[in-house]
Amino acid sequence: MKQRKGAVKKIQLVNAPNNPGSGPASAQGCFPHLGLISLGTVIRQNYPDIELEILDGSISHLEEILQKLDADIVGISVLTTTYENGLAIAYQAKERGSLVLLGNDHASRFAQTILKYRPFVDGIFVGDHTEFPFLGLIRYLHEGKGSLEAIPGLWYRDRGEIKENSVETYAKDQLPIPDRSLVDHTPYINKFNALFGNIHGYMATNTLMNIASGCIKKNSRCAYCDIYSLDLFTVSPQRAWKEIRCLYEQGFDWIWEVCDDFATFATTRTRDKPSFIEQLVASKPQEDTPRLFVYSRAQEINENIVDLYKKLNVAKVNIGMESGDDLMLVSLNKSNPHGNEDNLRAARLLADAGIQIHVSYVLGAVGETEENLENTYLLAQELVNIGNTTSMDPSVLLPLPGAPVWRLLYDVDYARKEAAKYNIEVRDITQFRSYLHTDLVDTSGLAEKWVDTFCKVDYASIEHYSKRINQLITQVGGVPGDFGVSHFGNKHL
Ligand code: B12
Repeated sequence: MKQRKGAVKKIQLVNAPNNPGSGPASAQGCFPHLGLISLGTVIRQNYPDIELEILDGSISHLEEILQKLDADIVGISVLTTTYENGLAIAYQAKERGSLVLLGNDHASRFAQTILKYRPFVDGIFVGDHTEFPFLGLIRYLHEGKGSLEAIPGLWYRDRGEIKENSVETYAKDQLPIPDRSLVDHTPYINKFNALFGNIHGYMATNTLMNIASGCIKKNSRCAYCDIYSLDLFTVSPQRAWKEIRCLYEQGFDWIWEVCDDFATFATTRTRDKPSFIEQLVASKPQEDTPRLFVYSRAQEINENIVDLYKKLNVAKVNIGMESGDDLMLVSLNKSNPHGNEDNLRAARLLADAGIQIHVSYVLGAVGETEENLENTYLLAQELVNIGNTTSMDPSVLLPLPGAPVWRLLYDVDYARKEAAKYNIEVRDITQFRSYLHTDLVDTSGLAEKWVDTFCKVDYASIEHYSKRINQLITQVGGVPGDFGVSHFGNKHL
């Protein structure tokens, strides 16, 4: 990466659009990319003279983004279900002479392979603490300060060798409040209210934040969970309210806190100090505060947490219920002490408190049968009867690197042992070999082979139940969704 002293005039941060054929999540296009906003805020504060542009593929088509590429540095956010398009953007940006950098979960998981096989990618920022390292690279390129090897989490090629700088985490309190004005929120707010206004029963001015992250199940992940880091962290309650108040003063009255399991921070106490959420409630300002949308695991929802959520003005909870079948909940390692009863109890407790829910499902766990799928459909039906569900994201299980199920694709003894628990006989797993050493995963092809090998139903049945579950929520004016698996089809590659 050659220095460009004083020559970095423009930086573009790009969120890659979903791969062709990849179905949208229910909230697709309703929220900007907070990670890129956070990166942009740090750049803008330190280099106000460098032009900065954020392009978001969740609201703009690939063609549009490709035409707009003209910066000295192009940073691209890639997920496994957006990577194919991410590569097309990287290729085009390099053709235009830009320095090309990647980040986010897929780049972090496949960094080695990407740098080996994709010469048009110059570097990758690994992990979830990239704002200050990214700034360090601009300092190096634009001012000739520091060195590449001193930039934490940066992986790059140096004379044909791949350099892997170790990640350094930092307290997110050190970061400036992400500047939401870096992105025009109008298209997101319009789509949000168009999709959710009726089922919510109110119009909102929405955005997202990240005052905590991680999950209490970090050492015993759910079978399909590949989220890059589940380490627990929070900003201070004071910092949290400072950001929430700042957003409210900017007119935002509905905020999605994207922490993977907010309820973890209701019960996690260090020494005998109140939990983070108890401290948040205790330090809540007198004046009105925006509605909040938070993630929680079903089995954590109890009277105490519902009471805390009411006090924090939580209007909706995002619950990964995943299955309505007790055996499949075990197969997915959801750790529900009372199986599907925990799902129903959570929905009823929140409904009684006037709190709505979004529910996601994972269909295709090891051992999945027609009867198991029917129990998940019956759960969805019961949730519609309870009446506080606004949207659903049923999706096929997509094994991803970093998720516990990935081991079943390359360790045949482990695969046979796990499958035998559900009376599934696994003769062979060589059909997965082509997925193990590539950075470009044919997600639909992989999902189909997974179901054929580890389930007692075929892929068509999974798709059939996904459709039936989405019909259920659509019939009551709710919003359907998907995880986004798709076949290859991008003509730009
Ligand atoms: C909020 C969110 C959304 C929102 C907002 C959009 C967005 N792209 O962020 C919406 C609802 C729109 C969304 C949509 C989708 N999502 Co989503 N989403 C999340 C969620 C819950 C939080 C992300 C977040 O805001 N984190 C907080 C911010 C501050 O961090 P960050 O975004 O991770 O960015 C940091 C680093 O990753 C890094 N970084 C990120 N990008 C870049 C780029 C560069 C150049 C650099 C240097 C660094 C960098 O720096 C940032 C700050 O340090 C994550 C779960 C999670 N824990 O990550 C799932 C997640 C990322 N989503 C996921 C998926 C699959 C999708 C969809 C494909 C679903 C679908 N079918 O449509 C779409 C993709 C849309 C798109 N094209 O982006 C998966 C990705 C799995 C994978 N391995 O690919 C996740 C992990 C959820 C899961 N359960 O698995 N999503």
